[in-house]
Amino acid sequence: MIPRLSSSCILLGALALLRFPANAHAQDDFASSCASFIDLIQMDNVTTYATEFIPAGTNITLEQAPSCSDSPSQVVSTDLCRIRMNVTTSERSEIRMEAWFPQNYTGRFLSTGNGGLGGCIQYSDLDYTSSLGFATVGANNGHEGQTGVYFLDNPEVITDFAWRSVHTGVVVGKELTELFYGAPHNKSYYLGCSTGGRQGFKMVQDFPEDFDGVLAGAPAVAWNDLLYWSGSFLVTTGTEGSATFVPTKMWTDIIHQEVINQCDALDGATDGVLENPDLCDFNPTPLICSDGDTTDCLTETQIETVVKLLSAVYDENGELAYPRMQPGAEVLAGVRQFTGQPYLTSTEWWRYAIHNDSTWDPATMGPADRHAAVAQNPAGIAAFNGNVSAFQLAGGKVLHYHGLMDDLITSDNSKRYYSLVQETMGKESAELDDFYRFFPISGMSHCSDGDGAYKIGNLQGGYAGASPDENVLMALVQWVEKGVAPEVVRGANANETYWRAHCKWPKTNKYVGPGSYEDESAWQCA
Ligand SMILES: *[C@@H]1O[C@H](CO)[C@@H](O)[C@H](O)[C@H]1NC(C)=O
Ligand SMILES: *[C@@H]1O[C@H](CO)[C@@H](O)[C@H](O)[C@H]1NC(C)=O
Ligand SMILES: *[C@@H]1O[C@H](CO)[C@@H](O)[C@H](O)[C@H]1NC(C)=O
Ligand SMILES: *[C@@H]1O[C@H](CO)[C@@H](O)[C@H](O)[C@H]1NC(C)=O
Ligand SMILES: *[C@@H]1O[C@H](CO)[C@@H](O)[C@H](O)[C@H]1NC(C)=O
Ligand SMILES: *[C@@H]1O[C@H](CO)[C@@H](O)[C@H](O)[C@H]1NC(C)=O
Ligand SMILES: *[C@@H]1O[C@H](CO)[C@@H](O)[C@H](O)[C@H]1NC(C)=O
Ligand SMILES: *[C@@H]1O[C@H](CO)[C@@H](O)[C@H](O)[C@H]1NC(C)=O
Ligand SMILES: [Ca+2]
Repeated sequence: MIPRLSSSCILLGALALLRFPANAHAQDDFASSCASFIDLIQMDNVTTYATEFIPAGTNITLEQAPSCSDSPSQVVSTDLCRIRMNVTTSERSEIRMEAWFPQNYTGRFLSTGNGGLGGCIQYSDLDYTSSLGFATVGANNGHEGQTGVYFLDNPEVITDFAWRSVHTGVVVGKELTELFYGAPHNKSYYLGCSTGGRQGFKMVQDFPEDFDGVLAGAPAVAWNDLLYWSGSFLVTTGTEGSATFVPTKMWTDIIHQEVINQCDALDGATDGVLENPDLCDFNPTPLICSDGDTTDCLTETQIETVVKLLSAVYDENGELAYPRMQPGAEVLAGVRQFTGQPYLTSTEWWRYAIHNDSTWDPATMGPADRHAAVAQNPAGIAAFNGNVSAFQLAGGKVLHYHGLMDDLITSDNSKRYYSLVQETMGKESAELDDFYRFFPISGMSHCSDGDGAYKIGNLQGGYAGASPDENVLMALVQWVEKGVAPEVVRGANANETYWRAHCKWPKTNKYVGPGSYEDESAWQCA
């Protein structure tokens, strides 16, 4: 998409933007350049409906669909130009997109990603990265809200969801950056987690030129298998009250405690956090009710449920379909996954993208449903391609992280993807280090929160400082721009009372003492 400048006067205006003068009028100049920017934007397929200067501290009301109601407003952290537009992606699809261009621009372009079913602009990410000086874009992933209904009979919308929304945002966003600041961006970045992590890897696999650096967290790669895994929990638990059902309180209070009893110390420190869940071979049989005992214990039937929910899923040929829930996450999975309720994302995916049947019953999920999804793999949604050599060749860097107490997407699947890349490219992990590094994050739940040192700077809620040794995004920038690659990713706990250095996979953290477990130097990557 080549922007067409409508007159030479406007062109001169654009060049003046090159150097917003550093004087008392700088903000006024920036604000008026922003207001008039709408007249400059003339790109095919792009309908711009507002360019507004937003001063730092403004609380803006968001026009998200009701199912994005977790974010009805956003406080803007830095002076910026907010550009709102729609971009046509086909005859039957479009994306809603925003660009947040900070006055404190660093020459870096960044695209954000999405979450879940994807139809929500991640405003907190737009705010977070624009406040760090990135010219930032974000889009609604081709549909409005956390619903799959727009997928029905419209493969174009699925294509936007699978990859085209992000890629289109990058193409449009880079042009807008150049037009607004008067020079092309220097380096291009991506930040996303969950569905956003999947989008990041999709770009690494299929659009190796889009980004110089990709920060991809808890990626929902192997999408169809992931949703088969989470969609099958209901079949295993039955509904609440069934003999097979295990009450939430058992997960949070009893089963999790038993996992901790059996496995916490395997990393050397009894701190309630598992550094290496791979060492944990959890055995729930101590929890079987003894004669006459019925409280805080499990029946044989419930034990079977627990074992099944925490085990990997295989297909009928014995091939791994999806790895196990890593031990440690059961405390959250009991609340969000093993609830005896249908899992919305799975239900919507099979109803509207796979079976085209809005009445499909999630309680019937079985191997045939998985086959249908894997065979269709609409628009290449799975993003489970291990050949990322084109990205390496283009000079890109990918920094991958995954919380070790993630209950929505098991971190074992990230390890599986890392191995797939090794096998596909025939490389030892030392050979991947040059462009692909993976950091499991102990004590991190799904993208954020958790019992450990989860604040790595991957998003606003995980911010504990902006220097590369306390912020994973700035560590990626340092890798791309200075060639200094991260050996560890440091994180702070919720209250920022301690830090821990998370090891680069396949190394894992081991407590060696002599200080407290809160002492970073008492740990070693082995
Ligand atoms: C922003 O405005 C919304 C109402 O639109 C309000 O609910 C929210 O508390 C405000 N946020 C802050 C930080 O003031
Ligand atoms: C811009 O950056 C400078 C220097 O880092 C900082 O002092 C200032 O507060 C920033 N301004 C805004 C609006 O973020
Ligand atoms: C932009 O797209 C959204 C979502 O499809 C739609 O609701 C809105 O009316 C569009 N706005 C314009 C100005 O076309
Ligand atoms: C605009 O969108 C149409 C599809 O609706 C596409 O065929 C065309 O290539 C797009 N134009 C540009 C410049 O991207
Ligand atoms: C982009 O890089 C060039 C060359 O290194 C540098 O001169 C320029 O200041 C950078 N632009 C910004 C906005 O940082
Ligand atoms: C559902 O519709 C899509 C087109 O939107 C088509 O590719 C797919 O084969 C359909 N699936 C079934 C089970 O009919
Ligand atoms: C990986 O992809 C590159 C093109 O990007 C291709 O040349 C190469 O043959 C592929 N390697 C494998 C093992 O498929
Ligand atoms: C952490 O902070 C929360 C409030 O933000 C507080 O309730 C909690 O007790 C604190 N925990 C520790 C270990 O200090
Ligand atoms: Ca431990």
